[in-house]
Amino acid sequence: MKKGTLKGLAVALGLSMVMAGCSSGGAPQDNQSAGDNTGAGAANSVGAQVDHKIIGIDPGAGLMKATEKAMKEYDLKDWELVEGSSAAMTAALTQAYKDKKPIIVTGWTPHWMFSKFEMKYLEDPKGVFGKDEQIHTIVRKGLKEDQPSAYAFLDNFSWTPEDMEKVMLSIEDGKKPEEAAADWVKENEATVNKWVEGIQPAEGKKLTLAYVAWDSEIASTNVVKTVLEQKLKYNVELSQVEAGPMWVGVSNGDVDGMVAAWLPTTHADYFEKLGKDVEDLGPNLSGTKLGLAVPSYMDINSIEDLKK
Ligand code: PBE
Repeated sequence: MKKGTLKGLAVALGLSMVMAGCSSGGAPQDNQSAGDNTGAGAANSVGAQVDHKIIGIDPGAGLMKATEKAMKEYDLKDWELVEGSSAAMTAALTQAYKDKKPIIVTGWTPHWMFSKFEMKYLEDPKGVFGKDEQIHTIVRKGLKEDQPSAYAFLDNFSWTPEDMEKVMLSIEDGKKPEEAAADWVKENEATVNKWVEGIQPAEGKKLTLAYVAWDSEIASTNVVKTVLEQKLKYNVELSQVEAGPMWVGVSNGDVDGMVAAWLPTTHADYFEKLGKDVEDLGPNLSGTKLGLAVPSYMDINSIEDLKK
């Protein structure tokens, strides 16, 4: 997204939501149509095998912007980044994996795909996808005064990639997000009690959290909701939106907060525009990664191999 005013941002975001709606079917690759491709490379190149498609997620994701940048920097002119959603991407991956077919997806850690499947990140010698970063908790200005209990807990909330993956995995294995979150909270009583130690319950006050339907954030947001409701007696409403509106919602106070800000790199553009209008409570998780991921059975190791 280019630099611009807040209004410009909102317009651009509206547009990307329409685009997301149009292409949300995902696009599993098709070996048969490889011959149609006008791209460079031998008939049996990786590009030909996957029809020169990288299976992406929602266009508001920082991962999509990073992938577009990578396609430029590695000169992948004939390639297409397929927009869709987190769910459409994992559906395409699951199908390809089952059929042992080649596929390239936009991937990130923490994610269940790395425990459920044998996957590898493609090397990124140019460092386009950046280094490890953190997931931050961001709240609206004034929350500290209005909802001190929620604020204190959100400030304390922090867990590990392993914790998050556990919740993600049980959702992938069929549990409802609320159920998976409640089970995790039950099994991690000591950790959870530390988050809420000494905080006064709020007795039914309403709180709204925004999130994007990324598998990682479905997990974290549901755990936070569960703790707020079970331990602090809040009445929590979750608002599922695109990445841009999530940031805008916290900045204009429509929502109270979110635990889904990937910083300093992935959401840098959102933070640059809206960071001054929110309160950053710092990292709730460290040790993330972004990149292009493929099943380990694919004979390819680096993004540079995609040019062949
Ligand atoms: N993700 C998951 C998000 C942040 C959380 C990596 C898909 C993104 O790219 O914006």
